[in-house]
Amino acid sequence: MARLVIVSNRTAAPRDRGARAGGLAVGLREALARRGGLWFGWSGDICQENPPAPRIQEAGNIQFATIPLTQADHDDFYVRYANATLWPLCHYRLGLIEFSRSAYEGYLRVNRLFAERLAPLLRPDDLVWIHDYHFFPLAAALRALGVANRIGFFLHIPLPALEVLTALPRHRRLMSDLCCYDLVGFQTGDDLRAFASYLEREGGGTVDADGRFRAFGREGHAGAFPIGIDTATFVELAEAAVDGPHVQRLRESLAGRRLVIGVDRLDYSKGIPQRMESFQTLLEAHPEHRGRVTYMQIAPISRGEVEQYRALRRDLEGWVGRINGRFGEFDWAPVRYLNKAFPRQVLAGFYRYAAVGLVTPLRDGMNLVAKEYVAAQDPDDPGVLVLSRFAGAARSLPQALVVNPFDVEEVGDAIHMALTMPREERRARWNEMMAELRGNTIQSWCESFVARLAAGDTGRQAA
Ligand code: GDG
Repeated sequence: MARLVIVSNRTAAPRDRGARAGGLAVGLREALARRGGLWFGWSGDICQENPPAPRIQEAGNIQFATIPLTQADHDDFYVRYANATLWPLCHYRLGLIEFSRSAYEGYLRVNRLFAERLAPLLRPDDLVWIHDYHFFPLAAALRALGVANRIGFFLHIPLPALEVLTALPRHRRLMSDLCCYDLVGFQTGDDLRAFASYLEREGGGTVDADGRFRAFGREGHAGAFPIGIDTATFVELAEAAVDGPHVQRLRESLAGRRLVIGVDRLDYSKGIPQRMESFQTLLEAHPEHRGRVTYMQIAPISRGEVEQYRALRRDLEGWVGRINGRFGEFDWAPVRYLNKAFPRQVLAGFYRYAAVGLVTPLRDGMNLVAKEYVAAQDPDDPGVLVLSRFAGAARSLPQALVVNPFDVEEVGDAIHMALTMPREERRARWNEMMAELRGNTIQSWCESFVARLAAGDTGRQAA
């Protein structure tokens, strides 16, 4: 079996600063452990000058190879191009894009640097799997160095529709670089269709029914690979946590009130201000819930170096103050707002205790919180998921209460419906969602992508 090489901006290397042991990391780690493999990425450190050779750490049959970045490279590549250009573009927020040629040059420069540091570590039959919007050009940079391995790419965030994508200066270069991959994976059929329509209209290309694409003089395969979670482990975590000390403290603090929960990185794509407003409309339109329901929003700070994220934080502080000031009582604060992260098992217990999971992003590639909330529920008395139609997860979980997050009154009504839904209906909806989550896990996602990449019918550079 060929060795697997994974590239992502951050790895799950044991000693790296800021590396997170989330569900995705667990899934990728398992895939690597099964075949043996290498995981390459940024170490999280800043260096003074041109980065040295990668630092190698071993954990079982997995090797982690990480490099630091200079401050200028980190700012141009990560802060300015990846997170202040591509991220808003792919989440349909054209007004937030800060494009500059120097940031794009920095993005290309760091992709070349990654290719130069990775290439010497590759063996001829390795399968290379590259993750996310930080690395659209990485296959092209590796090919330029003569790397002939099969290389796949998975985009965790949406690929926007043609009209939005073409607003990006130099979009043709970015997309023709993407076509250097042998296999390009997206979260949903919608993203795949956006890719096809771009190639047809802008790349003079074609995409067949089986996903084979030809464009910009290149050839490869594309497909939808909706990402899942480690369902069985999440069920166990939630069962174990529900009687643990954190859930007990939460239960006592709520004093019999029902809990509505939101868990998101503090990111403008997640629609948290709109969600606050929706909760406000619930309290306005359905006063019977006043004093009886608490909304807890967990929102660990993310990308605090990008101005748009700092502005979001200020906005949310205003929302929390207004709602609590207007509706709060001396013994009840309607909104609890927490800028910190909790361990996975604590989160799992909170999800299970919550009567309603609010997952209302304005755009999201998939959204794993939606899946985790469902997996954590008590089968006898499950809570209700209120889910944005603009999350990729809505495609596979249509039994949720699917809402338009821009329509705050609709979302307020959906929260009311969730809080008053009969147990039979909750069970019926939950059973169907759970069957989906048991069938499509993070493990099966990894396997299907790697099998397709290995299959050898994914095409290569056209002659
Ligand atoms: C990108 C795409 C796509 C959150 N707070 C805490 C915590 N989390 C964990 C959640 C979940 C993960 O972080 C967030 O995943 P999401 O999918 O919701 O969102 P993004 O971070 O934006 O991820 C997204 C995903 O990639 C995978 O392809 O679904 O669309 O944007 O697992 O549980 N974990 C812990 N404490 C927290 O406080 N431990």
